[in-house]
Amino acid sequence: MPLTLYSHPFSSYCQKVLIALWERDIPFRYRHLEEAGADAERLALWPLGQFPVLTDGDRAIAESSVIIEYLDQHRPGRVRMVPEDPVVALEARFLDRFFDNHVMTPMQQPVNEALRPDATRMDEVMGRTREALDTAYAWLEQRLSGRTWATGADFSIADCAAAPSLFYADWVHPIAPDFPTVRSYRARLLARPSVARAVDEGRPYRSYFPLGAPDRD
Ligand SMILES: N[C@@H](CCC(=O)N[C@@H](CS)C(=O)NCC(=O)O)C(=O)O
Repeated sequence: MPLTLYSHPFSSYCQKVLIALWERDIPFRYRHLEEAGADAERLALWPLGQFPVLTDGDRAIAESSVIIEYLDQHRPGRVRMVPEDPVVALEARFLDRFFDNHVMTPMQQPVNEALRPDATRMDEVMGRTREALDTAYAWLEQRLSGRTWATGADFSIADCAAAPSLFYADWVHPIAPDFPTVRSYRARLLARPSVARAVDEGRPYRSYFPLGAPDRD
């Protein structure tokens, strides 16, 4: 059955799944959420409202991490995003959760605040986000030490999550020079073809970034 991904090029969670699809060269139909009727279709498939959503025939799969695991199970190939070794797989799943919960989530708070009609709490929200991201960057500085990719030598689901989360987090609260390992990991991610493609396809939508996109990357 052909796969369809309901997706938007500027969405961080969509980029996470697109990176996994492109890493594995899996063919799929890209249903861009700005195409006529696509958003209504997506909501009918997954009424809880978030995207991306993948369909495989008449089956709809939501949640970026689950979609990536689904692809490993249902489109097996030479490369996997969840490592075969159960010990490394647990580290990959843990770091996937880390990037979503402790980088992506705090990064999104000021973005959400800026989208509110009266963004009166911005200073407070930004303060909390800076603190949370600095704690996450410091923790990652230790954890990623000596590793090329999040879990070691092989690119995994954790790197799919890391790429958009560190990409946007650095826009909201730049990774300080005190964290050279995290800075070079982000640069390595951005140089990876699947990630570079996600960044490039999101580029035309940078005006959507409510805090103002920086003139770099
Ligand atoms: N836990 C979800 C989060 C998805 C998510 O938050 N997607 C954003 C786009 S990047 C979204 O749907 N925003 C609209 C909304 O929350 O209503 C996942 O991993 O797929």
